[in-house]
Amino acid sequence: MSSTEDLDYPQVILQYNSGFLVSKVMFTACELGVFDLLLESGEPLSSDAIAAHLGTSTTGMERLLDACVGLKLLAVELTQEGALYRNTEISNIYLTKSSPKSQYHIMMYYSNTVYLCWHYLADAVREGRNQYERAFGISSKDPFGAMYRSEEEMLKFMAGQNSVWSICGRDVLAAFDLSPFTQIYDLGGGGGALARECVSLYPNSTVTIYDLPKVVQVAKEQFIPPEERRITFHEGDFFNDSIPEAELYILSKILHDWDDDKCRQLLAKVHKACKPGGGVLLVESLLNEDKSGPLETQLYSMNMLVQTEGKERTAAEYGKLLEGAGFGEVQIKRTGKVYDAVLGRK
Ligand code: ASE
Repeated sequence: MSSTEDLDYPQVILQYNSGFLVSKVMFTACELGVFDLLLESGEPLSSDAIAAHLGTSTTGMERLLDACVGLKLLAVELTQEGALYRNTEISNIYLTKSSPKSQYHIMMYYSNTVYLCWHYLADAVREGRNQYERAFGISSKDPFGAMYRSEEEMLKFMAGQNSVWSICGRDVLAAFDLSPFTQIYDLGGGGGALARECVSLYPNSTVTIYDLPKVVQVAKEQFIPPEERRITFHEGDFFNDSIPEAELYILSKILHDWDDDKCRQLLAKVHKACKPGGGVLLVESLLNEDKSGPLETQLYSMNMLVQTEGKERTAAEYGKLLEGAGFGEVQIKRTGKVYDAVLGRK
């Protein structure tokens, strides 16, 4: 037998070939509300009942449900009345809209925005830049101008980013003891889910969400309840406006949006604003030093190519950027989840 047969190559290739079909099945079941209906119903339902409730065809729904069973997102039981479907535990927790750990919003962002950019992945690789012009007919000069091209798009992005922190937020904030820092700025803090985790984990901290005026408006109106007194807001553009003094700056998934030049500019500005003895916490998905993985991070880096001006980096690359800006005592903590933490001190 040849070594290629031993290694089961055809199965791996076929699995990769249909990887995007898997994503779309999950996104579509989420979008149509299959998991929400099965949670609310409290009892297993037939495909006819699900199709009727959700206003879809029965042929389409039956096939979607069976594919979800194959993915273990649903379970099926054959009864005298026919097949009855119910959620698995994982879909109850992550795929229903109302769950505190819901990933519904990030999925809708991937399904409706990221997916369209990835259609032009080959062009992105040829040209080495994002694909807003091809995907949406808008200029790619200002990536966040493009990403926030409408209030609806901005909301979807903010809600999507927030949902990730319900899973990883605590790990990245607990990676280091941040209790000595009480006055914290979350630069590009968006919908504020990480800021909320921070004030809950560190009872003496106050967090200021620094973001573009239109982002801050939406965060105040839709994401942060007014009784959350320990979270405040600062409207500004961190490249063009001043950054106020603080003890700790969190840059969570910010540097990965920008090229090295922009990262250096931003970190130099943060270093200047930072109180002596203060620090900066980078929250990013770290590549292995030889860039051999993790796969999820390699894929995020491709996504940064199609959507932004940035890339994912190794711990050493972030360390160099921090040291170049004047920060020292750089420490790295891998969380074992998708986002890791890097701390630098002034
Ligand atoms: C950015 C983050 C993202 C800019 C564009 C983006 C994501 C998708 N498009 O800073 C999210 C990355 N993925 C997850 C699961 O967080």
